[in-house]
Amino acid sequence: MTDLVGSSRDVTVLGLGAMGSALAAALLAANREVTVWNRSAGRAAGLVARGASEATTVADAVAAGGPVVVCLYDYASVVETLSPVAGALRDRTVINLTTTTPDGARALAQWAQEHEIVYLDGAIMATPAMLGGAAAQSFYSGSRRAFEENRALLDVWAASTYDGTDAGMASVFDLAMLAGMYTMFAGFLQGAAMVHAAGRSAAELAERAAPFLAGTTEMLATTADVVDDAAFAEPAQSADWTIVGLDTIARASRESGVEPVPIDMVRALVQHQIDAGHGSEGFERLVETMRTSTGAAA
Ligand code: FVH
Repeated sequence: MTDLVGSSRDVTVLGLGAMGSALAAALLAANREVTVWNRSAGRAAGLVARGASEATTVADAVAAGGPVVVCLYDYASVVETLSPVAGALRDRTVINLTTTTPDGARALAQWAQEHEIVYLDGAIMATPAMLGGAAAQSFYSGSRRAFEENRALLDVWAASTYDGTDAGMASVFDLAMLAGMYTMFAGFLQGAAMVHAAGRSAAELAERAAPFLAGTTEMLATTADVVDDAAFAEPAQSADWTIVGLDTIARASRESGVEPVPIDMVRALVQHQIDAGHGSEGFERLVETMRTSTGAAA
């Protein structure tokens, strides 16, 4: 392995989009020596002013040494960028922070193994502005050695968790968490349209919703226990009870001229559970409906 480890200050960052630039900036702030590369010219100037070296080709960036941090658009852009330099990456460490599916991460790990590249897949659960802050966390899976040897570097960005040698596992948790985030924000946007229709601002809604929603996250752990134990029989909130509330929200939304698409999606799942004869069981049983690709589970 040619990477300098532990005390190394040399890092290469491929991709200077919003996140790649922020990752590189955080490393510079932590006194790392950083080489950067981006497909399009003109994105490195600010980083170079802060001490980064800019490489004009991927090959030059890789040749600069150290672990190669990849933060590109998607799976295809990673393959396109790394494939031509596979030989140069032999015995080197690639830390891929580009969002891919779990199977995409596994395919990249397989490709890396075939080329004798040490591969660590990562998922940064933060926006660029959150990097280095208390709420930033990141997940890694793949090479344990790469995780342990580069731990100090990874911790510059966020609190790091290692999820094992299955390279897809970090992505599993990443995308599972984003599923919750996107549906929450879609619900918030429906609510914003409703308060707008009533002549009030989304800002007012946000001010009230933030502490409320934060409080409801305290129920995630008990919800998870119900799901893990499949303990749906004695619910805190049954499907029969839930659908009445959802109908009220949907009716109010339509009365204000707002199509309640997010709530209708939840309602359809709850109705499915009721139709399957599980109306008296817990709302958490929706997880059973979602387990099948057809959505046809009882
Ligand atoms: N931004 C965020 O909040 C998040 C938070 C959590 C994780 N993500 C993931 O990080 C990856 C990069 O996201 P990003 O925000 O930096 O994305 P962009 O600003 O759009 O920059 C994309 C970079 O990818 C380069 N690129 C695109 N296609 C190719 C290609 N075929 N070959 C080489 N490079 C490519 C692009 O280069 P250019 O357009 O400037 O030439 C940018 O450097 C992403 O997976 C998020 O899901 C971010």
